[in-house]
Amino acid sequence: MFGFLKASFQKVKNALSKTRSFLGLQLRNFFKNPWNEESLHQLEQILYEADLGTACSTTFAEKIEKLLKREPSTPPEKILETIRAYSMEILNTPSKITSGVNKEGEPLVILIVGVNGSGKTTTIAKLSRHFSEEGKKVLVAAGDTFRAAAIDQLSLWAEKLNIDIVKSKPGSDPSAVAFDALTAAKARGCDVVLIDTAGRLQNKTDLMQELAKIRKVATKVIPDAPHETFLVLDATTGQNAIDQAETFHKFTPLTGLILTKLDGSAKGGIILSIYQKLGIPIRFIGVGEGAEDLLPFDPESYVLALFD
Ligand SMILES: Nc1nc2c(ncn2[C@@H]2O[C@H](COP(=O)(O)OP(=O)(O)OP(=O)(O)O)[C@@H](O)[C@H]2O)c(=O)[nH]1
Ligand SMILES: [Mg+2]
Repeated sequence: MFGFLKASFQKVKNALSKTRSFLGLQLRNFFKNPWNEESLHQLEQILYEADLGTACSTTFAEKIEKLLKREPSTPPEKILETIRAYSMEILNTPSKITSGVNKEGEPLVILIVGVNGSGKTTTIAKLSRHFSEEGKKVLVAAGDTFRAAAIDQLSLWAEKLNIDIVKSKPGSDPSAVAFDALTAAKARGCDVVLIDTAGRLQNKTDLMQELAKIRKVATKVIPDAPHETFLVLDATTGQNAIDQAETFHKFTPLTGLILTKLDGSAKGGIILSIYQKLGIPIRFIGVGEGAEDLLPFDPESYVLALFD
């Protein structure tokens, strides 16, 4: 158990290494010289560059300013502690959003949505592995019927991970695939159904409405499905991720977010900024392309990995 925790903390640390060294270097520079209005402003800029967003960066800078005005010779470690504590305060603020719960004997249905290329299909593979490891019987639905390649991609993962898949011909109605998948999952006694969907830009209203149809059809098989709707966000898109989340949430109420590609060039601060702005819980983070590169989001490891 503790071995697992240690291994996953190491993965978060590795994924956030770029942002951590950027912040570390800049903060050390800030600590080296006596502080003034100008250097505080620079500090705010540094936080902004780490993708903490305007509101978060300003609040952090204000808190540090207050602390320094009260105790001008505050040691760097204490300032860092303030940054960590405030980050935890943001991430530990309870969310107003609650997930649905599946009834006894019915599968938990998770709808996966997001813009093109954000990592939906790969995340479905990772989630399948995650639930399979918990001993759950998983079924995936190839609801991205837009491209044949999308169906093939999910089929390959299903084969590799040895999980059930329900699919249809390219061009068929994604709601029909969802209907068939839920029916099959109920009949086969599955514990979890993961529904893949085609990538859609948040400004394409007709495509956004298609999600509402998938949801409606799902309720014909399982009245309270989907129990979870996860928006997959590419962490490297920066502040645009907030706009995506806001628009998706309007069309299809989200119960959680999954931030992918944190291992890439992403600035890890985006997580703080998103949660402070939207209050939608971050459920998992993607830290690589493999099926094992998904971690349940843990605020404490994240904050420790970011501000070391
Ligand atoms: N480095 C890294 N790459 C990732 C991660 N998640 C997904 N990818 C890669 O991102 C690319 C797109 O992933 P997909 O899962 O196909 O994305 P999608 O959202 O299903 O894309 P569409 O179906 O085309 O909208 C692939 O090359 C994945 O391997 C991650 O956490 N880290
Ligand atoms: Mg896909």
